[in-house]
Amino acid sequence: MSLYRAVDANINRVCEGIRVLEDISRFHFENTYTTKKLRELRHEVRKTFSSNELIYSRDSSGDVGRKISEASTLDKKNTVDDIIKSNFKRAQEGLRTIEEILKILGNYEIGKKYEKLRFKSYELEKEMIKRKFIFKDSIYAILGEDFSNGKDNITVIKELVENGIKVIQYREKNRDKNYKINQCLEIKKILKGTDVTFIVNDDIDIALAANADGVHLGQEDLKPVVVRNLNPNFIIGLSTHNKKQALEALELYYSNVIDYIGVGPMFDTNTKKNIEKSDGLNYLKWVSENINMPSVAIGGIKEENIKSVIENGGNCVAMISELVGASDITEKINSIRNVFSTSF
Ligand code: 3NM
Repeated sequence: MSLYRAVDANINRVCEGIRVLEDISRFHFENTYTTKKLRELRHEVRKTFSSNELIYSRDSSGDVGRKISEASTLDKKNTVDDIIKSNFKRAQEGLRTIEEILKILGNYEIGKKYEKLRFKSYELEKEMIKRKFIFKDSIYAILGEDFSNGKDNITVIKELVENGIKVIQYREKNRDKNYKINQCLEIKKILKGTDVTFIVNDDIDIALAANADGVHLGQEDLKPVVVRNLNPNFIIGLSTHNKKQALEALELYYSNVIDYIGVGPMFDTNTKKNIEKSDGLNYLKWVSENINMPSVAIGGIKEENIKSVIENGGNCVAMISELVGASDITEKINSIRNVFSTSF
Protein backbone atom coordinates (compact mmCIF):
# COMPACT_ATOMS: atom_id res chain seq x y z
CA MET A 1 0.00 0.00 0.00
CA SER A 2 2.69 2.54 0.97
CA LEU A 3 4.39 1.98 -2.35
CA TYR A 4 1.21 2.87 -4.22
CA ARG A 5 1.33 6.10 -2.26
CA ALA A 6 4.74 6.82 -3.79
CA VAL A 7 3.38 6.08 -7.27
CA ASP A 8 0.41 8.39 -6.71
CA ALA A 9 2.61 11.20 -5.36
CA ASN A 10 4.99 10.86 -8.28
CA ILE A 11 2.31 10.88 -10.96
CA ASN A 12 1.16 14.18 -9.47
CA ARG A 13 4.70 15.49 -9.19
CA VAL A 14 5.52 14.61 -12.82
CA CYS A 15 2.30 16.19 -14.11
CA GLU A 16 2.92 19.36 -12.13
CA GLY A 17 6.44 19.61 -13.56
CA ILE A 18 5.23 19.10 -17.10
CA ARG A 19 2.46 21.65 -16.58
CA VAL A 20 5.05 24.31 -15.67
CA LEU A 21 7.01 23.48 -18.84
CA GLU A 22 3.85 23.56 -20.91
CA ASP A 23 3.00 27.04 -19.68
CA ILE A 24 6.50 28.34 -20.37
CA SER A 25 6.37 26.85 -23.82
CA ARG A 26 2.92 28.30 -24.47
CA PHE A 27 3.12 31.77 -22.95
CA HIS A 28 6.82 32.59 -22.91
CA PHE A 29 8.10 30.94 -26.11
CA GLU A 30 4.72 30.80 -27.87
CA ASN A 31 5.82 27.48 -29.32
CA THR A 32 2.85 25.43 -30.51
CA TYR A 33 4.88 22.32 -31.22
CA THR A 34 6.49 21.81 -27.81
CA THR A 35 3.32 22.92 -26.02
CA LYS A 36 1.35 20.21 -27.82
CA LYS A 37 4.00 17.55 -27.17
CA LEU A 38 4.19 18.41 -23.47
CA ARG A 39 0.43 18.26 -23.10
CA GLU A 40 0.36 14.83 -24.77
CA LEU A 41 3.08 13.63 -22.42
CA ARG A 42 1.19 14.88 -19.36
CA HIS A 43 -1.98 13.09 -20.46
CA GLU A 44 -0.07 9.87 -21.03
CA VAL A 45 1.51 10.07 -17.57
CA ARG A 46 -1.99 10.38 -16.07
CA LYS A 47 -3.71 7.68 -18.04
CA THR A 48 -1.02 4.98 -18.27
CA PHE A 49 -1.63 3.71 -14.74
CA SER A 50 -4.85 4.21 -12.88
CA SER A 51 -5.95 2.04 -10.02
CA ASN A 52 -8.17 2.43 -6.98
CA GLU A 53 -5.09 1.63 -4.91
CA LEU A 54 -3.77 5.07 -5.83
CA ILE A 55 -6.75 6.94 -4.40
CA TYR A 56 -7.00 4.75 -1.26
CA SER A 57 -3.31 5.23 -0.51
CA ARG A 58 -3.34 9.05 -0.78
CA ASP A 59 -2.34 10.87 2.45
CA SER A 60 -0.62 14.15 1.68
CA SER A 61 -1.07 15.66 5.17
CA GLY A 62 0.71 12.67 6.73
CA ASP A 63 3.57 12.90 4.22
CA VAL A 64 6.91 13.10 6.08
CA GLY A 65 8.49 14.76 3.03
CA ARG A 66 6.16 17.72 3.14
CA LYS A 67 7.72 19.51 6.12
CA ILE A 68 11.21 18.97 4.73
CA SER A 69 10.18 20.39 1.38
CA GLU A 70 8.38 23.43 2.85
CA ALA A 71 11.48 24.38 4.87
CA SER A 72 13.91 23.95 1.98
CA THR A 73 15.20 26.80 -0.24
CA LEU A 74 16.89 24.48 -2.73
CA ASP A 75 14.05 25.24 -5.14
CA LYS A 76 15.23 28.86 -5.62
CA LYS A 77 15.57 29.72 -9.33
CA ASN A 78 16.85 32.77 -11.17
CA THR A 79 16.12 32.31 -14.86
CA VAL A 80 13.63 30.68 -17.22
CA ASP A 81 16.40 28.23 -18.12
CA ASP A 82 16.66 27.23 -14.45
CA ILE A 83 12.93 26.58 -14.36
CA ILE A 84 13.10 24.48 -17.53
CA LYS A 85 16.02 22.40 -16.30
CA SER A 86 14.65 21.76 -12.84
CA ASN A 87 11.16 20.85 -14.03
CA PHE A 88 12.45 18.36 -16.56
CA LYS A 89 14.61 16.87 -13.84
CA ARG A 90 11.63 16.69 -11.52
CA ALA A 91 9.52 14.95 -14.18
CA GLN A 92 12.29 12.52 -15.09
CA GLU A 93 13.08 11.56 -11.49
CA GLY A 94 9.40 11.06 -10.77
CA LEU A 95 8.96 8.88 -13.85
CA ARG A 96 11.91 6.78 -12.74
CA THR A 97 10.34 6.18 -9.32
CA ILE A 98 6.98 5.25 -10.85
CA GLU A 99 8.66 2.90 -13.29
CA GLU A 100 10.74 1.07 -10.67
CA ILE A 101 7.94 0.66 -8.15
CA LEU A 102 5.37 -0.54 -10.68
CA LYS A 103 7.83 -3.13 -11.92
CA ILE A 104 8.01 -4.75 -8.47
CA LEU A 105 4.27 -4.42 -7.81
CA GLY A 106 3.37 -6.88 -10.54
CA ASN A 107 2.94 -4.17 -13.20
CA TYR A 108 6.11 -4.77 -15.12
CA GLU A 109 4.65 -3.89 -18.54
CA ILE A 110 3.17 -0.64 -17.27
CA GLY A 111 6.51 0.17 -15.63
CA LYS A 112 8.09 -0.26 -19.08
CA LYS A 113 5.57 2.22 -20.49
CA TYR A 114 6.67 4.80 -17.93
CA GLU A 115 10.25 4.12 -18.91
CA LYS A 116 9.31 5.03 -22.50
CA LEU A 117 7.68 8.23 -21.27
CA ARG A 118 10.89 9.11 -19.42
CA PHE A 119 12.84 8.74 -22.67
CA LYS A 120 10.26 10.90 -24.42
CA SER A 121 10.86 13.58 -21.81
CA TYR A 122 14.62 13.55 -22.56
CA GLU A 123 13.83 14.13 -26.24
CA LEU A 124 11.44 16.95 -25.41
CA GLU A 125 13.99 18.59 -23.16
CA LYS A 126 16.38 18.75 -26.10
CA GLU A 127 13.60 20.07 -28.34
CA MET A 128 12.63 22.77 -25.89
CA ILE A 129 16.18 23.99 -25.43
CA LYS A 130 16.82 23.91 -29.15
CA ARG A 131 13.57 25.47 -30.24
CA LYS A 132 13.81 28.59 -28.17
CA PHE A 133 16.86 29.75 -30.14
CA ILE A 134 15.08 32.12 -32.47
CA PHE A 135 13.64 34.10 -29.60
CA LYS A 136 17.02 34.90 -28.12
CA ASP A 137 17.43 38.08 -30.15
CA SER A 138 15.82 40.29 -32.78
CA ILE A 139 18.86 40.25 -35.06
CA TYR A 140 19.82 37.28 -37.23
CA ALA A 141 23.21 38.01 -38.79
CA ILE A 142 24.35 36.46 -42.07
CA LEU A 143 27.98 36.39 -43.14
CA GLY A 144 29.16 36.98 -46.71
CA GLU A 145 32.64 38.07 -47.74
CA ASP A 146 31.39 39.59 -51.01
CA PHE A 147 29.57 42.23 -48.96
CA SER A 148 31.89 42.95 -46.05
CA ASN A 149 34.26 45.62 -47.42
CA GLY A 150 37.24 43.28 -47.69
CA LYS A 151 36.92 41.91 -44.15
CA ASP A 152 37.01 38.14 -43.85
CA ASN A 153 34.27 36.17 -42.12
CA ILE A 154 36.46 35.41 -39.11
CA THR A 155 37.05 39.10 -38.40
CA VAL A 156 33.35 39.88 -38.88
CA ILE A 157 32.08 37.06 -36.69
CA LYS A 158 34.30 38.17 -33.80
CA GLU A 159 32.73 41.63 -33.98
CA LEU A 160 29.23 40.17 -34.13
CA VAL A 161 29.83 37.94 -31.10
CA GLU A 162 31.41 40.79 -29.12
CA ASN A 163 28.23 42.76 -29.74
CA GLY A 164 25.95 40.04 -28.40
CA ILE A 165 24.57 38.66 -31.69
CA LYS A 166 23.00 35.27 -30.93
CA VAL A 167 22.22 33.74 -34.32
CA ILE A 168 24.77 33.71 -37.13
CA GLN A 169 24.46 32.11 -40.54
CA TYR A 170 27.39 31.21 -42.77
CA ARG A 171 26.52 32.01 -46.39
CA GLU A 172 29.21 31.88 -49.08
CA LYS A 173 28.00 31.40 -52.63
CA ASN A 174 31.28 31.76 -54.54
CA ARG A 175 33.82 29.76 -52.57
CA ASP A 176 34.94 26.17 -52.85
CA LYS A 177 34.03 23.56 -50.27
CA ASN A 178 37.46 23.39 -48.68
CA TYR A 179 37.56 27.12 -48.10
CA LYS A 180 34.11 26.97 -46.55
CA ILE A 181 34.74 23.97 -44.33
CA ASN A 182 37.97 25.46 -42.99
CA GLN A 183 36.23 28.70 -42.12
CA CYS A 184 33.31 26.90 -40.49
CA LEU A 185 35.67 24.81 -38.36
CA GLU A 186 37.44 27.96 -37.25
CA ILE A 187 34.13 29.65 -36.52
CA LYS A 188 33.06 26.69 -34.37
CA LYS A 189 36.23 27.18 -32.32
CA ILE A 190 35.46 30.87 -31.85
CA LEU A 191 31.89 30.07 -30.78
CA LYS A 192 32.89 27.35 -28.31
CA GLY A 193 31.54 28.18 -24.87
CA THR A 194 29.20 30.90 -26.18
CA ASP A 195 25.43 30.59 -26.56
CA VAL A 196 25.52 31.66 -30.21
CA THR A 197 23.53 29.49 -32.63
CA PHE A 198 25.50 28.69 -35.79
CA ILE A 199 23.61 27.92 -39.00
CA VAL A 200 25.11 26.99 -42.37
CA ASN A 201 23.38 28.04 -45.58
CA ASP A 202 22.59 25.23 -48.09
CA ASP A 203 25.62 22.97 -47.53
CA ILE A 204 24.47 20.05 -45.40
CA ASP A 205 27.82 18.31 -45.71
CA ILE A 206 29.62 21.34 -44.29
CA ALA A 207 27.05 21.78 -41.52
CA LEU A 208 27.49 18.14 -40.51
CA ALA A 209 31.28 18.17 -40.74
CA ALA A 210 31.59 21.38 -38.72
CA ASN A 211 28.99 20.25 -36.21
CA ALA A 212 26.92 23.39 -36.80
CA ASP A 213 23.65 23.86 -34.93
CA GLY A 214 21.64 23.80 -38.11
CA VAL A 215 21.13 24.58 -41.77
CA HIS A 216 19.13 27.08 -43.74
CA LEU A 217 17.53 25.77 -46.94
CA GLY A 218 16.12 27.49 -50.00
CA GLN A 219 13.08 26.22 -51.90
CA GLU A 220 15.37 24.67 -54.52
CA ASP A 221 17.69 22.92 -52.06
CA LEU A 222 17.53 19.40 -50.66
CA LYS A 223 14.05 18.72 -49.25
CA PRO A 224 13.87 19.56 -45.54
CA VAL A 225 12.62 16.07 -44.66
CA VAL A 226 15.77 14.53 -46.14
CA VAL A 227 17.89 16.85 -44.04
CA ARG A 228 15.83 16.14 -40.92
CA ASN A 229 16.48 12.42 -41.43
CA LEU A 230 20.20 13.09 -41.61
CA ASN A 231 20.19 14.90 -38.28
CA PRO A 232 17.26 14.92 -35.87
CA ASN A 233 18.88 17.68 -33.80
CA PHE A 234 19.54 20.26 -36.52
CA ILE A 235 17.74 23.56 -36.41
CA ILE A 236 16.33 23.70 -39.93
CA GLY A 237 15.26 26.96 -41.55
CA LEU A 238 13.44 27.28 -44.88
CA SER A 239 13.14 30.36 -47.11
CA THR A 240 9.60 31.22 -48.17
CA HIS A 241 8.39 33.88 -50.59
CA ASN A 242 4.62 33.45 -50.79
CA LYS A 243 1.56 32.22 -48.93
CA LYS A 244 1.58 28.78 -50.50
CA GLN A 245 5.17 28.15 -49.44
CA ALA A 246 4.44 29.46 -45.94
CA LEU A 247 1.46 27.12 -45.53
CA GLU A 248 3.55 24.16 -46.70
CA ALA A 249 6.25 25.22 -44.25
CA LEU A 250 3.73 25.30 -41.41
CA GLU A 251 2.88 21.64 -42.10
CA LEU A 252 6.58 20.84 -41.97
CA TYR A 253 6.88 22.71 -38.68
CA TYR A 254 4.01 20.80 -37.13
CA SER A 255 5.53 17.51 -38.21
CA ASN A 256 8.85 18.51 -36.64
CA VAL A 257 10.74 18.74 -39.94
CA ILE A 258 11.66 22.45 -39.87
CA ASP A 259 12.08 24.96 -37.04
CA TYR A 260 11.64 28.40 -38.60
CA ILE A 261 11.06 30.18 -41.89
CA GLY A 262 12.67 33.08 -43.71
CA VAL A 263 10.08 35.54 -45.01
CA GLY A 264 11.21 37.65 -47.93
CA PRO A 265 12.36 39.53 -49.76
CA MET A 266 10.96 42.50 -47.87
CA PHE A 267 12.57 45.08 -50.19
CA ASP A 268 14.81 45.25 -53.27
CA THR A 269 18.20 43.71 -52.69
CA ASN A 270 21.27 43.11 -54.84
CA THR A 271 22.73 40.58 -52.41
CA LYS A 272 20.87 37.50 -53.63
CA LYS A 273 20.97 36.49 -57.28
CA ASN A 274 17.88 35.08 -59.08
CA ILE A 275 15.67 36.08 -56.22
CA GLU A 276 12.04 34.98 -56.19
CA LYS A 277 9.78 38.03 -55.81
CA SER A 278 7.44 38.39 -52.87
CA ASP A 279 4.69 40.73 -51.74
CA GLY A 280 7.19 42.23 -49.26
CA LEU A 281 5.70 43.81 -46.15
CA ASN A 282 2.18 42.61 -47.07
CA TYR A 283 3.45 39.06 -47.16
CA LEU A 284 5.14 39.51 -43.78
CA LYS A 285 1.95 40.92 -42.28
CA TRP A 286 -0.02 37.94 -43.54
CA VAL A 287 2.58 35.53 -42.13
CA SER A 288 2.54 37.24 -38.75
CA GLU A 289 -1.26 36.89 -38.60
CA ASN A 290 -1.64 33.39 -40.05
CA ILE A 291 1.49 31.33 -39.67
CA ASN A 292 2.12 30.44 -36.06
CA MET A 293 5.79 29.48 -36.09
CA PRO A 294 9.13 31.27 -35.65
CA SER A 295 9.95 33.46 -38.62
CA VAL A 296 12.62 35.90 -39.65
CA ALA A 297 12.14 38.71 -42.17
CA ILE A 298 14.85 39.13 -44.82
CA GLY A 299 15.83 40.95 -47.99
CA GLY A 300 16.93 44.58 -48.32
CA ILE A 301 16.44 45.28 -44.62
CA LYS A 302 18.27 48.42 -43.45
CA GLU A 303 18.31 50.46 -40.29
CA GLU A 304 15.94 52.99 -41.97
CA ASN A 305 13.24 50.46 -42.88
CA ILE A 306 13.29 48.18 -39.83
CA LYS A 307 10.51 50.18 -38.23
CA SER A 308 8.18 49.28 -41.11
CA VAL A 309 9.16 45.60 -40.75
CA ILE A 310 8.27 45.72 -37.06
CA GLU A 311 4.99 47.49 -37.82
CA ASN A 312 4.08 44.64 -40.14
CA GLY A 313 4.60 41.95 -37.52
CA GLY A 314 8.33 41.21 -37.85
CA ASN A 315 10.11 40.49 -34.59
CA CYS A 316 13.38 39.15 -35.95
CA VAL A 317 15.32 40.59 -38.91
CA ALA A 318 18.00 38.86 -40.99
CA MET A 319 20.54 41.07 -42.66
CA ILE A 320 23.67 40.67 -44.76
CA SER A 321 24.89 43.88 -46.40
CA GLU A 322 23.53 46.28 -43.77
CA LEU A 323 25.42 44.47 -41.01
CA VAL A 324 28.58 42.94 -42.42
CA GLY A 325 29.05 45.86 -44.83
CA ALA A 326 28.72 48.51 -42.13
CA SER A 327 31.81 50.68 -41.69
CA ASP A 328 31.38 50.30 -37.93
CA ILE A 329 29.55 47.05 -37.07
CA THR A 330 29.29 47.87 -33.35
CA GLU A 331 27.66 51.22 -34.05
CA LYS A 332 25.30 49.64 -36.57
CA ILE A 333 24.15 46.94 -34.13
CA ASN A 334 23.57 49.53 -31.41
CA SER A 335 21.46 51.70 -33.73
CA ILE A 336 19.40 48.70 -34.86
CA ARG A 337 18.81 47.61 -31.27
CA ASN A 338 17.71 51.13 -30.54
CA VAL A 339 15.06 50.94 -33.29
CA PHE A 340 13.74 47.74 -31.72
CA SER A 341 13.68 49.07 -28.22
CA THR A 342 11.76 52.20 -29.25
CA SER A 343 9.30 50.42 -31.56
CA PHE A 344 7.58 47.94 -29.28
N1 3NM B 1 17.37 35.52 -48.91
P1 3NM B 1 20.56 41.75 -47.68
S1 3NM B 1 16.77 37.89 -49.53
C1 3NM B 1 19.82 35.56 -48.58
O1 3NM B 1 14.07 36.60 -49.68
C2 3NM B 1 18.55 36.22 -48.89
O2 3NM B 1 14.74 34.65 -49.06
C3 3NM B 1 16.33 36.29 -49.23
O3 3NM B 1 20.64 40.21 -48.05
C4 3NM B 1 14.95 35.81 -49.34
O4 3NM B 1 20.26 41.83 -46.22
C5 3NM B 1 18.39 37.56 -49.22
O5 3NM B 1 21.91 42.30 -47.99
C6 3NM B 1 19.47 38.57 -49.27
O6 3NM B 1 19.48 42.35 -48.53
C7 3NM B 1 19.57 39.34 -48.00
